[in-house]
Amino acid sequence: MFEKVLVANRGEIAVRIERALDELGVGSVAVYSELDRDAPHVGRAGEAYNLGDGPAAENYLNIEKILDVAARSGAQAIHPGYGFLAENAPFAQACEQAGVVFIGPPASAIEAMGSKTRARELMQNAGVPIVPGTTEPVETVKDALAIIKGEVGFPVAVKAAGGGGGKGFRVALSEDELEAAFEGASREGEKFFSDPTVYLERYLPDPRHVEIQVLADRHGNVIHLGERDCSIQRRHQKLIEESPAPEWVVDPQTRERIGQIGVDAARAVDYVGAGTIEGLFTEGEGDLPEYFFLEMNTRVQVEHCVTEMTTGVDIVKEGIRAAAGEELSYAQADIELRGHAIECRINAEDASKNFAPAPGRIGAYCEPTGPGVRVDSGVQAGGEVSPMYDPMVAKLIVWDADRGQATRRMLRALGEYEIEGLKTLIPFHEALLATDQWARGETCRDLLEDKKWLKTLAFPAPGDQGGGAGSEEESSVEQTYAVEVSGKRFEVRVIGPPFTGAGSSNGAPPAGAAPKRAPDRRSGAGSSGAGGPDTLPSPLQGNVWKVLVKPGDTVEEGQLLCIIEAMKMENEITAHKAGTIAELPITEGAAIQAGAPIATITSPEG
Ligand code: MV4
Repeated sequence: MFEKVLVANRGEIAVRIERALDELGVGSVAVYSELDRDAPHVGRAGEAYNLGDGPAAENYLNIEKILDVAARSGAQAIHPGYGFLAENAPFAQACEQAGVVFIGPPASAIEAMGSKTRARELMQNAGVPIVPGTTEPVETVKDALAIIKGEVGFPVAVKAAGGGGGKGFRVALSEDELEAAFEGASREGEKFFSDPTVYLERYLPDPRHVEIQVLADRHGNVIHLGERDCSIQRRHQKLIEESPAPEWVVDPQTRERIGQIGVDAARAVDYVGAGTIEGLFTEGEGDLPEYFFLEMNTRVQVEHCVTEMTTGVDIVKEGIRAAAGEELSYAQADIELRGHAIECRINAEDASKNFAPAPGRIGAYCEPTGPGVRVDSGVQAGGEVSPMYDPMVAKLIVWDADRGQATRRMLRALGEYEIEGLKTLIPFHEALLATDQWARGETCRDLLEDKKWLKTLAFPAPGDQGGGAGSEEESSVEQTYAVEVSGKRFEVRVIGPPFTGAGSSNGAPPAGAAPKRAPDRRSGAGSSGAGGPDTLPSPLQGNVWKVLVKPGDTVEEGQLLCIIEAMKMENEITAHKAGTIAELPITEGAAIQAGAPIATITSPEG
């Protein structure tokens, strides 16, 4: 085993890896950007090195700096986590050249799975079912049409070869939509992956996203840990994951069949470590459900925890052991699934505003606990959730004997979760898990796009509506007090200016009784100082992906203005107020800084 490992990541996954290293008796080396100086992943590591004060996220992508820290600290291996340098074949290679072990698969496996057309070809040759379509790039719309008429048929999915996770994914229901879909997918591929190559797949109506967790070592052992169902996603961002899939979706025989598909896929690329085969699951035409390979994620995934809960296997530790040359601790026969686990991603986002990013400073912070509850987080009380990074600040995972009980346990835990000062997806999860659709195990696609339903998830409105320029700046807070009337305890909600008296902390408050700061309507406005109340500052740094309005347009509050791409995520920016677009200093394709003006909207009343 290694003596010391560098963790080339931040947030909850860096903490998760450090915990595994602690348990293995391995020293941990953290790296951090200036902005993360006080972050939990830095404080709890054995050693920590500052990567400098360059653009925050870029520091974690700086191969040279990270290899330099590995050399200085004497780390023998580097764990990339997910995002950043995970799935970066040149980085895996650079590690090897520097004599440092990359904790993950060989660069050749990353590369093979990185090109979706090459992956499809490899999988087809390995006997892994792929979605019917092409394994060769399709050069022109004309070629595409010929192929569609010949074998694939409409509706068709046009996907970017360099893509994955939904980037560069377009659908054409019929011939007249093909050109736009083809060009859209190609353009997106070029923009994100510098590769305009596209391929075709038959478009499957309302499939489930079912993925297989695999583990492999350098001794030829490959096992699977069953499936995860990640069908609850919006704009290709997963929001809720569960393991196993609902029992009426995947039965034990199907699990064995699709598990073997995962093992075959991993073997075909000589995989090492923890990996995931993503696939589409449909009812199919015959008597058996159909399962198709979509792509392989050559890293540990965000949602690995639900599998850890149902199998008892520590996926991160197994990955580190495999990289150190040890054999897996389990054979396939040792793997047994027990009960049901659900994960909710706790993102700093406002679901009622199209999941707009809502970074900010956390006030009081208290994680749920109790039976069957696990929280993997990278934040703490007083911490800042920066617009520069991924909005996922924590994951709440629960386990219980079956899906119904796990759902109720999740609702209980969500109710206990206290995150002051930050808008998160907690109300969204509470609402979604209470629906019949969830209970029936549906993909909830319509619900996740239902503007009316999302609106009901709005956070309590503060006093300042952002309208009048002269309105009170002091924000209003919602506070719950315990009162006794004739010896009976009641909770009363008081909404008004914050009460600063020491009496507010009258012992341990019950769940939900802590003061909840009314959210700031214009996130980012407070700190940036950019513009007056008419001007909407960008809540994050990124690239302007699409602009949906033009100067002079009349907009409603909440109307979509533009989409900013950051960290491979599309963030929808909506109007902070109703009025006319007076200024719109943004351009499609251009970079935008956090705090820079997006639009100036003047109200009709002037
Ligand atoms: C598809 C599809 C239908 N047909 N491919 C790709 C990335 C992943 N985020 C979702 N992807 C899809 N690929 C073909 N050929 C439908 C989806 C899809 C989806 C799949 C399962 C569960 C939820 C989904 C939400 C949007 C799109």
